[in-house]
Amino acid sequence: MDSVLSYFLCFAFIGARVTAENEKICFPNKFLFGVATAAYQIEGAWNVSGKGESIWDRYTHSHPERVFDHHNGDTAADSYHLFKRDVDMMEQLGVQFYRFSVSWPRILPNGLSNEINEDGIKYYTLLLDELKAHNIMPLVTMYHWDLPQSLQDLGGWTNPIIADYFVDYARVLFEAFGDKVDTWLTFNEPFSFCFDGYGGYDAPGAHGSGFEDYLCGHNVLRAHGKVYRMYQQEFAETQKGHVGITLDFAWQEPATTSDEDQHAAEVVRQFFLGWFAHPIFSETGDYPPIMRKRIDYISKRQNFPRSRLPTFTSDEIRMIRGSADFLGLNHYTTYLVKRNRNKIAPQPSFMTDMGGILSQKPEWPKSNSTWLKVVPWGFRKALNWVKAAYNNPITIITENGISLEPGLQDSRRVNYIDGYLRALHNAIIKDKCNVVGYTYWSLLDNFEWMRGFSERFGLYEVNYDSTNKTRTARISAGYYSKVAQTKCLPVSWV
Ligand code: PNW
Repeated sequence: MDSVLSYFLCFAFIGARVTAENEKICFPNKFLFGVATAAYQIEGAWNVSGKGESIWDRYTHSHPERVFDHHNGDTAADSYHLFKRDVDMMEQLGVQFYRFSVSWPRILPNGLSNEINEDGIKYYTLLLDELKAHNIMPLVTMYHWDLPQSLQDLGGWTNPIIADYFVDYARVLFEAFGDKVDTWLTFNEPFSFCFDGYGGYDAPGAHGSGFEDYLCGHNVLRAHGKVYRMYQQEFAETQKGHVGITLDFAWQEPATTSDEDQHAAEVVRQFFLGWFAHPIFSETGDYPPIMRKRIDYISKRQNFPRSRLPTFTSDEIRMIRGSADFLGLNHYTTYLVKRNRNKIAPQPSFMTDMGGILSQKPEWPKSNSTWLKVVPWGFRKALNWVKAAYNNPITIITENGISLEPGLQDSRRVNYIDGYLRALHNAIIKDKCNVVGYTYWSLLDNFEWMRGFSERFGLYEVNYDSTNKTRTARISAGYYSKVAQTKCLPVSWV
């Protein structure tokens, strides 16, 4: 059976067309190219056909002023109705796989599995059938940030019970789609939705930094481990699929060569990636020791009777350790890290716990997102760090991309992709990093969370003013189709 990961698992470097200087840059034959989206960002149809309310519905409706352009995902790119057009675009691109996410409240309107929305099941079944008809493999994310509001009313990811509800939801997905999908991602970027959602101003906007973000992370890790084990017990034998998780990792480069900045950068990597990767991918499991040590110590100094970072039981450590068949990695940009020499503030804060001050070089080329600067060499360093830290795990780049202003002439996007793919090629061929696939974010423009429609990542432009949300290929779509179809970087591209 076709699957994203079964291709990956028989991946071998014999397929690699190794290049000398000035020769064509080609990826191994088995290497796969795809595109990604997420349910809330493209589907629209927020309250039709039985879908329940998500935290992003509630948040954008009750706080439109917090979204940069006051828009929301009510209609977005309307992929709920236009998914066939989306699949046509993928066919034009010639990509081998499509990474999309399932909306939990579209499947389970109140979050719980006692009530299944058959129209939701039907929608994803039609999408999966359409992909199959076009020979495009699915890579499915179970959770890309759109929690059912009813579960948020119980505390969302800060309530330990949610791990069991997530298992119930995952079981519904395996039962409904497991014959069509065999490569799954439990979560997209737990760092982002715990840090920004529970520690900051993304939905649900809890802004409990240094506290709720850690509770969220703890329960996400428990939920992930439980789903992995449940799949092994109940589905692996018949469905023969693979379950992984997507983590985000911007490269953290020391701002100077001083020992303290080198150390600070390493601590930041552990807080950003290690928080989720160490419990799952390291040999010892559990939180990174430096994270445990710093948060325990600072909590004590702040007069807390116990650490703000929760503790796993030894059974949980074992359950979570090794609970992924592969790593999904999202990488966009690079930061510089300096040691934070300020005194410990009395109130909890993730940034204080982490102890680094992040910046970016003004001369790094910009995107349309303040946080995203173009630094391809950081990609290669990030991949090498992952290789060394976690025994070179099978890795799929599940997102990489750039936002620009609207317009079809996006040569800067072509340059971004080209630069990052060169870095990736070096990481694979020269450094032997075990990366087996690359996903461009995004297939089409979409609702960019708190930035609304103002930041555009698409290979296809979406005209939000048109009634049928017209999609038009950008220059970069032509470039990426060459890459996806030849698995080589075009020698010249204008
Ligand atoms: C990702 N960073 O988020 C998300 O998975 C997507 O939903 C989103 O549209 C996309 O990137 C573009 O923003 C990230 O600060 C947000 O390094 C921020 C960072 C990385 C990823």
